[in-house]
Amino acid sequence: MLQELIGLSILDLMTDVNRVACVDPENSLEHALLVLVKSGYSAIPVLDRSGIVQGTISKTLILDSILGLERIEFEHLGEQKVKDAMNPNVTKIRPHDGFVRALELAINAPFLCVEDDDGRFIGILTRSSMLNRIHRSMKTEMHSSYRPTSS
Ligand code: 2BA
Repeated sequence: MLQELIGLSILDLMTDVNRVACVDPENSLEHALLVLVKSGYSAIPVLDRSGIVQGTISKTLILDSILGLERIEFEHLGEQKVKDAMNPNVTKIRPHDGFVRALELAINAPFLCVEDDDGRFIGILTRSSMLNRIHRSMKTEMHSSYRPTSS
C-alpha cells in the first residue's frame, strides 16, 4: 500500500482550475466576499490575468481589513482591493514534487496551489482529496488481508 501511495499522481487528485473558485488581485473586497459566500469556501486562490497565483483571500482576512475601532465598517468593502488584503504566502506544489511532499505541505495548509513548470496555476490539491485517497487504499488493504477463520 505504501508504494501505491508514494506513486500517486498529483494531477489525478487535483481539482482542475476550471472548477476552482478564484478572484483577481484587482477585484474589490466586496466582489471577493460575494464569491466566498456564494461558493461556500472559507479561502480561495487569487489569480492574476496571466494565470499566476498571487495569494489567497479568506473571509477572515476581508473582515479584518474592514475592522474599525468599534465595528466592522462594511461601507469600505467596495473601496479596498483584494491585493491589499490577501495573504501572499501561498503553499504551492508542482506535479513532479510527488504525493509525499504534498501530504507534508497539507499538514499546515487546507489546500495546495498546483503549478505547471512555467509557474502557471493549474488547480488545487485539497486535504479532503488526499485523505479520501489514503482512506480508499487503507480500506482495500484491510479487506484483502482479512481472512475469516473457519470453525
Ligand atoms: P474550506 O472552505 O475551509 O472547507 C473545508 C472543508 O469543508 C472542505 O475541505 C470540504 O470538505 C468542505 N467544504 C467546504 N465548502 C464546500 C463546498 N462548497 N462544497 C463542498 N465541500 C465543501 P477540502 O475539500 O479539503 O478543501 C480545503 C480547502 O480548499 C477549502 O477550505 C477551501 O479553502 C479550498 N477549496 C476547496 N475546493 C475549492 C474550490 N473548488 N475552489 C476554491 N477553493 C477550494
